[in-house]
Amino acid sequence: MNAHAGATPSTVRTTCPYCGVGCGVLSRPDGLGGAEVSGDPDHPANLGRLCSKGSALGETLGLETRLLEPRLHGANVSWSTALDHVASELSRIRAEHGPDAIAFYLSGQLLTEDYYIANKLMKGFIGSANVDTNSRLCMASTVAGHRRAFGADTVPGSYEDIDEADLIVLVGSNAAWCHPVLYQRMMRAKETRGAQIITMDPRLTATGESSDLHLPVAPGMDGALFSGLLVHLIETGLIDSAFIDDHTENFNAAVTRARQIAPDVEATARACGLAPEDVLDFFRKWATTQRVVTLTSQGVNQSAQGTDKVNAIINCHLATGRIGKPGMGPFSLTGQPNAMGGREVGGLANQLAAHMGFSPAEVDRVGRFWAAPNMARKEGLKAIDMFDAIASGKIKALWVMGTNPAVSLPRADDVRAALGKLDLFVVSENVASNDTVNAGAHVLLPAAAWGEKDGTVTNSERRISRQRAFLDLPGEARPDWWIVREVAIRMGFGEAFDYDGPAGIFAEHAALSAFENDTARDFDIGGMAGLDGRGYDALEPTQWPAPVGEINGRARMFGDGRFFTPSRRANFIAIEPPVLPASPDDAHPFTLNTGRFRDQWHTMTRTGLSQRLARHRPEPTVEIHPDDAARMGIIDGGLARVSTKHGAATLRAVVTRTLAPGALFAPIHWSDETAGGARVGSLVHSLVDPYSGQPDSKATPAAIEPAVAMRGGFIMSRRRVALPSGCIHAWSAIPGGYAARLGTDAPSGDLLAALGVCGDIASYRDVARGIERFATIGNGRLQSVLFLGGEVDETPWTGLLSTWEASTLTDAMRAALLSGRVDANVEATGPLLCACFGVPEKVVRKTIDDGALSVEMVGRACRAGTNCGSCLPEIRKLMAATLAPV
Ligand SMILES: Nc1nc2c(c(=O)[nH]1)N[C@H]1C(S)=C(S)[C@@H](COP(=O)(O)OP(=O)(O)OC[C@H]3O[C@@H](n4cnc5c(=O)[nH]c(N)nc54)[C@H](O)[C@@H]3O)O[C@H]1N2
Ligand SMILES: Nc1nc2c(c(=O)[nH]1)N[C@H]1C(S)=C(S)[C@@H](COP(=O)(O)OP(=O)(O)OC[C@H]3O[C@@H](n4cnc5c(=O)[nH]c(N)nc54)[C@H](O)[C@@H]3O)O[C@H]1N2
Ligand code: SF4
Ligand SMILES: [Mo]
Repeated sequence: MNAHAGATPSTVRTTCPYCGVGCGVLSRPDGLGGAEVSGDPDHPANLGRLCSKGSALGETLGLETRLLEPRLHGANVSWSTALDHVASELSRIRAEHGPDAIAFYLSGQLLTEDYYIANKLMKGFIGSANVDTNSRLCMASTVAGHRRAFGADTVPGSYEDIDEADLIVLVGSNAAWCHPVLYQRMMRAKETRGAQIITMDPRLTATGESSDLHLPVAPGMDGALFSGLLVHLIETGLIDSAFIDDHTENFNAAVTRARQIAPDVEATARACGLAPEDVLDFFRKWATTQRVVTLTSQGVNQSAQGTDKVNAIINCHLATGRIGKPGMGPFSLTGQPNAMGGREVGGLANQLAAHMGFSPAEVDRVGRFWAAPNMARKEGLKAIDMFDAIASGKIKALWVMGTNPAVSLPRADDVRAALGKLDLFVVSENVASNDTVNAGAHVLLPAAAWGEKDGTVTNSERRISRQRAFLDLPGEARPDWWIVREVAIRMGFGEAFDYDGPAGIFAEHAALSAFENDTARDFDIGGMAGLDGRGYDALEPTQWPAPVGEINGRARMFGDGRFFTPSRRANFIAIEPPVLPASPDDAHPFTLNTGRFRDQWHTMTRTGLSQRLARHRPEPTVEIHPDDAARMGIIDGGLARVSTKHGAATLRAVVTRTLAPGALFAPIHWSDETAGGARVGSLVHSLVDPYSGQPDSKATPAAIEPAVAMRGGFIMSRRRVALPSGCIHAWSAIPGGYAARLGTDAPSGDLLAALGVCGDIASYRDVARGIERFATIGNGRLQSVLFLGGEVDETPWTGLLSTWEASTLTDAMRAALLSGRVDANVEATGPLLCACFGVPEKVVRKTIDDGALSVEMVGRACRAGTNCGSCLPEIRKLMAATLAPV
């Protein structure tokens, strides 16, 4: 049934569990718990392509880090014991303290069906709207901006509009790394049709490198830039007055405010820290190009003025009528695979299901549809307030599903401490250990992972696609919807939670979207409400809305100029003058920006298992401008301690001109599970946007100093183990284990104890040179390695890998092991550029030095960039640097 026509019968069509591009994946299970994955040529989002992360999915299916049994207070228990405990404690806390003492914290990585049933339980049956999601940290400003402008959370366009645009503007998006397959579509539009690409980002990223114009806008000032653009559109007469008159409201108020914020090109340039000629160049191109798509991501959303930024951009599209037509429109890139699905089911604390809110009529409507005895009547607490209420003891029970808040929320150390105060702390997880689980979870519920579960996700262009299982459920793991259903039944709500699978949940969700809708609400998939199990299994990727009679869905919204406000007109918004929420001061003179690396996904619970993905950026870093580095005594490749009012981290310094003086950039991915001293989330302030409650994660005042000299070295281990505190390291997956470069003051004895050594220990000491080397050998093979002292490069274990992988150590290997004379013919490879073919950066450099004049020639010579293409922007950058006239 799941077989894809033309493919072998065992091939399953599913969807990538990473970013919001939503690429179709073909999985061929190997019968041993693994699978080979490739892009689905028939999926409209990717037409067969996958990026480096998607291509490496097969490497992340192992069970060694998985949670495979329910646990209660640290002991393995049966499902019935765990579920009885959760249900009875939730019921007790509800009876004693009221429903608002309970909270659920969900995730854009849950499937729509999981998300729907968790919301229904909380908002209709437990009786509180304290359900929020990591989408609060991700998409909330876009949701608020859409609702202000359109009266609904509607993404107007489609990926096809990117193919057809003549100008593509990326605001606060590093799509080359974060939405790679879609970015390749943009590059094709550039190469084949001459589309221009403009990026706005305080940093010069891989995306900016391959743009026609990069505007290093000052942090937080995008609202000023687009206010200036609105003024320019009016001054040059390039607005669409008929559209404004017929289909919008509040134009004059928005224009008056824009004139105050950014009256002309010079004022705009000053506010944004840009060159006036660049600003004018951008204004002219945007104003004179009819087919323009303005794409936004976290540089817009994760901002204390995020909602205003969204509306400042939409204002310009409304003023020109460039919305709802092919090749044009504002376009929010969603982060997680099901960020959109979460919005559809009302995952946010200020939304009800099916894009409804908390007006009495809507509460009544949803309550009748669910036959809900305890409908929540008011909005619940948004993520930051929710965790503050946990810290203050107001919320006593928390159930976390599919997210790692002890790492990803701002002020992550405070969040971690707050979690320890809960009376009931439940986590539904794939992994047995992460910083949230280790923050004192009382109950751990083993959830089915990607490849084991069935359901739907919605991508950035409103396309609903099936995720399909191709592996058996391991151990006691169960799908998230099943876990929620079992708790609901035990709380006495069995009748309303009588589902026998995701198909039934989806059908109910679809029916609710159409219930008393009559075109009043954008989200209507009533056409899918009648799908039976077979129809659901066979569901082709479909864009909503898909109301009754329109089962094939709709690519574009607002083509008729009608919106979802009461007047059916779109709203212009008069935005507030942008200011940074917290300014640098003497103690914290830098501004810390945070974001993503190409080959890691969030807190690395899956990508951290892949050897290929480990090698692009093996360690967490802090980027700093050369002038600042020189002033602060920080050297490239050395360690630096970054601190804010909320926390500190010690990271490898990268000295680079890609960011401005005064700016710092650090990746969000590493945690105490995968590294030491690298919890970047603990540094970030929790100031929020006033409309969306989304935290500003991109501009925290910070200090930086060189980290005190410590002993260097490295470690290899069959498992990731916790090292003594203060030991700076980040684990990289290697064949049959993990390795990490170290910076440490800890005595070797403590490190060996942490390694949990069993077997024979071989050791070598050279006290005069400060060198100590240890290797443990058990069952004839290496179990762990600890080298301290001496020169250490980025991947110092490379020369030991063949010994590490040997199933039986030879005498020669044993003799050479501790001598430091490791495999002389294995050269350290350094960072990997092409993850697909394992091509190190230095090989690509050499290929260019040897005369390759184009990315195609590089590809022919060393294969780099010829599979998924995620590394093409970096190859182009190396070529530009190498081939530039000197
Ligand atoms: N490789 C990878 N891909 C991912 C993810 C991942 O973890 N790894 N996560 C997914 C998720 S959930 C998300 S939400 C997306 C995020 O995708 P993106 O938003 O593209 O990624 P970020 O790196 O968070 O931030 C983007 C850029 O915003 C810039 N920025 C910071 N402040 C400002 C500002 O004031 N104005 C402007 N214009 N720009 C600013 C930063 O310098 C940064 O380069 O990625 C998705 N894709
Ligand atoms: N400073 C700073 N902080 C940020 C950001 C930033 O740019 N800067 N970005 C923010 C954004 S946009 C996002 S989206 C968040 C992401 O932050 P998180 O959501 O916290 O990160 P993940 O590592 O994706 O966490 C997902 C967890 O769910 C588990 N999991 C995966 N699939 C399933 C499943 O099907 N069921 C269950 N039950 N569990 C599952 C994984 O093992 C993992 O532990 O981080 C936010 N935090
Ligand atoms: S672009 Fe990459 S991470 Fe995103 S959905 Fe496609 S394959 Fe997955
Ligand atoms: Mo996100």
